[in-house]
Amino acid sequence: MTTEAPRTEPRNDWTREEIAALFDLPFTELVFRAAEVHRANHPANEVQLSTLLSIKTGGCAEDCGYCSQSASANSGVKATKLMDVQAVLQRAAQAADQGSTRFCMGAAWRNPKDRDMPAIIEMVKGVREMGMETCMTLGMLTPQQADMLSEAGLDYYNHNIDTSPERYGEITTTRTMEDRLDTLSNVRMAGINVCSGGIVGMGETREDRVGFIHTLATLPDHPQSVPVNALVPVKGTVLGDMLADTPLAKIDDVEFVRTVAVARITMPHSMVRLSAGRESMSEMTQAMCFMAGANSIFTGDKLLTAPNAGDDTDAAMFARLGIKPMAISETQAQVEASRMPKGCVKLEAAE
Ligand code: SAM
Ligand code: DTB
Ligand code: SF4
Repeated sequence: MTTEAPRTEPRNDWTREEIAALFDLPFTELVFRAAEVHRANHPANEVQLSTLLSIKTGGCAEDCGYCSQSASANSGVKATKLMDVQAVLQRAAQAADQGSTRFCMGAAWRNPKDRDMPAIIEMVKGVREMGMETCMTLGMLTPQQADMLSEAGLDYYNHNIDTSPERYGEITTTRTMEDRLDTLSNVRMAGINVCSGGIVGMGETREDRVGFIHTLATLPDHPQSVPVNALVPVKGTVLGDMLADTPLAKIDDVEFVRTVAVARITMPHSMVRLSAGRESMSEMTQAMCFMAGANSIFTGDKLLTAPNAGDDTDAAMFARLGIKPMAISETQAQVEASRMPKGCVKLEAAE
């Protein structure tokens, strides 16, 4: 259905106070406003589908407290070598058959080594030849590596800021938020679409969620894709164990939907991805997220190492909710429209 509401121009001068005021709105008011922004800027009942594959699992040198793949975690995830190119392409073909339009390849690296780049480039080229969009998440990139990926035709690079700048050092000690922002800048400068978001439910405060959204919404360009993950608590990780000991720290569904809604309002042209954690989320909470402007998901029964909802469950949910998978042409049109205009227009936030 089309809407009469005008398209919303993105702005990157959001203040923390404005973002906090959005979070503070009565719930139905916040979701209503987010739905208005969603409908004015995106097809309201279409959701983009991406499939993840872990191309190099575990043994990671970073110590991210949420991650099963960190060498410092005791999660039982086995470390593997980088997958063979042909095996990756086979998995991409299966994903395309299932209706996925983007193939996201993830490696548990602090950063790729130069010797890894030829195989990585072959993977990007091969997936693109199948007519799918490509996404990679390989850790920190140098400007040269970003340029190589861009030349190979990489469409998206995922690199999350995860949480607020204040909380960052409590989640990961082996790198800084500045390191993360530097890679995002290298990716943006190379002309690759940026995918950056974070995790909700790591025991953070509302103020941290405000700081997290503020950091993304004040980047020079809004990320074209903003994944909002709900922490998947994995036994043997710092945060998984902390959550098991303090169940009250678990994020409530209303606060999760609020975070999605505020992301939608502050970054109106971005695709907002309802990411990890759907497997343990009710269909109604997911429906509220779609109402609040989430318009992409990961499909299949596995994320990188953690379980995901699965294609049959999602097909049934889409049928019940009347949601249609978004075509690549539509996704590309949305992304083209997301480029930040020169001299951002300031719109009023919550009164
Ligand atoms: N090593 C690369 C990196 O850190 O950018 C790529 C892989 S990493 C697993 C990708 C993202 O998945 C992380 O930035 C984090 O936001 C998310 N993630 C990892 N483990 C998670 C968990 N247990 N629950 C929710 N999200 C998680
Ligand atoms: C993102 O923000 N979420 C995805 C993707 N980017 C790479 C990864 C979620 C990982 C969930 C935990 C796991 O599978 O190990
Ligand atoms: Fe390594 Fe990425 Fe996991 Fe951090 S999130 S431990 S960088 S795989």
